[in-house]
Amino acid sequence: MGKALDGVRILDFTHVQSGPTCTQLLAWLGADVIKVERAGEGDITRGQLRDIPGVDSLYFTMLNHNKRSITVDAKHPKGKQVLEALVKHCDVLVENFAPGALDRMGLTWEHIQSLNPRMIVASVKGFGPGPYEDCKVYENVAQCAGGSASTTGFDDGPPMVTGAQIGDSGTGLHLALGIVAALYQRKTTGRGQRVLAAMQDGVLNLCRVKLRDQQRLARTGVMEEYPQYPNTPFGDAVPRAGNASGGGQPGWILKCKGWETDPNAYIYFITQAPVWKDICEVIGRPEWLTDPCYATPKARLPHLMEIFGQIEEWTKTKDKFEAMDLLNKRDIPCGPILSMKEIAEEPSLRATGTVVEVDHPTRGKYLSVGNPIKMSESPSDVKRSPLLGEHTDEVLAELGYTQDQVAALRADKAI
Ligand code: CAO
Repeated sequence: MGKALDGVRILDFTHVQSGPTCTQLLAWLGADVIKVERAGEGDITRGQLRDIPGVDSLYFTMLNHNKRSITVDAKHPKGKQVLEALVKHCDVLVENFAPGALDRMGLTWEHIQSLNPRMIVASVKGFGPGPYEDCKVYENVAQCAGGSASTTGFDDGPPMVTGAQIGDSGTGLHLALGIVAALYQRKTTGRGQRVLAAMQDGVLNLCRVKLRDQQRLARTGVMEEYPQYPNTPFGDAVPRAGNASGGGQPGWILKCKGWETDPNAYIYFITQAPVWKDICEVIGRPEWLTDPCYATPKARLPHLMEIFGQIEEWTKTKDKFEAMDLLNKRDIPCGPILSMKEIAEEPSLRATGTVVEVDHPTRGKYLSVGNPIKMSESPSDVKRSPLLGEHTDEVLAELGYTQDQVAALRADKAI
């Protein structure tokens, strides 16, 4: 069976996490992704956080599946010629260098357009145009500048970053959507365009509900579903909401049996209004159904922390999976706090290809996250990441270079 992006060629000039996430997604959807790296070192993540000496790190392998790797020195005159041949050969150039780096290589938008007017040039940058546009940015900088850190954590603690890589992987995902849309538009216009996903913007997009709350707070001065209500006064900015749920259905993380020794013996419990009767019955509090302080969602808001405390007395008597089974039977929304170990061992995630075992020539077998987007006519098979320069000869042959020319480029250290 063919793939959704069969025939699309990507000049992958990305490194670290944000850009590689984007091009890996495109590769899983069927695009031919040619990753350009510097000879000798390659993407810096090949050597970062290594668990096996001399072997590509999991950081690299888990972000660069289904790609081909070619080494080119972009600053060598003959390397530049190879890059120009690739620009003519490909549909999309994806990059996430520091601002200005692509121009310094001579690959300005105007030059790329003169070589290939159909080319789409897609970039991740830390910030969009404005005071910080020239800054280099990593994940947590974006989380801080995009509104995530100020709204994450507990009210009595400092701002907090989250483990989900919303700045890097989140922005890569945004960029991939922009590229696919630009490819679609090109069908009618015949022209390429520039696509920019700034990490601050991507994080803010994922924090949309907090900007919603900022405006609610400005208007009403209070947010009744936040844990601060009714005892702690609100300031003029959205406070950190601990584990409160972002939506209209109050939730919190509660201890389960074994919490004293297991840091993940917890469950997320949502007091969804339509199942309030079931909640009262399950935890043995039938009197709440008629007590005016608990009977309606509005009446419950000032007592939420106390209510969760009472529910926790029940959850502490069950392990998180037992609690999950009992609650699910009654359609009470809840979720166990799963450790990475539990996720890695979960058979259903293996069955769907969301967690995959991949074999690598120097690393051996390792686990990775497969494509989270499942398409019935374009299933993804996860292929191992390329070794540095593994496909240099193959790609140069496709560009029309003879073996002698490739040998000469190698002797010149242009590839
Ligand atoms: N041949 C020759 N030179 C190459 C090359 C190649 N194949 N590949 C890269 N280079 C050069 C670049 O041209 C650049 O040189 P100049 O500084 O002389 O222009 C140089 O390598 C370094 O690029 P960089 O500045 O992007 O790399 P860095 O490690 O200093 O910074 C990062 C890394 C991530 C902070 C920066 O790239 C950045 O801000 N990117 C945009 C935001 C982003 O994606 N952040 C997410 C990072 S985690 O996913």
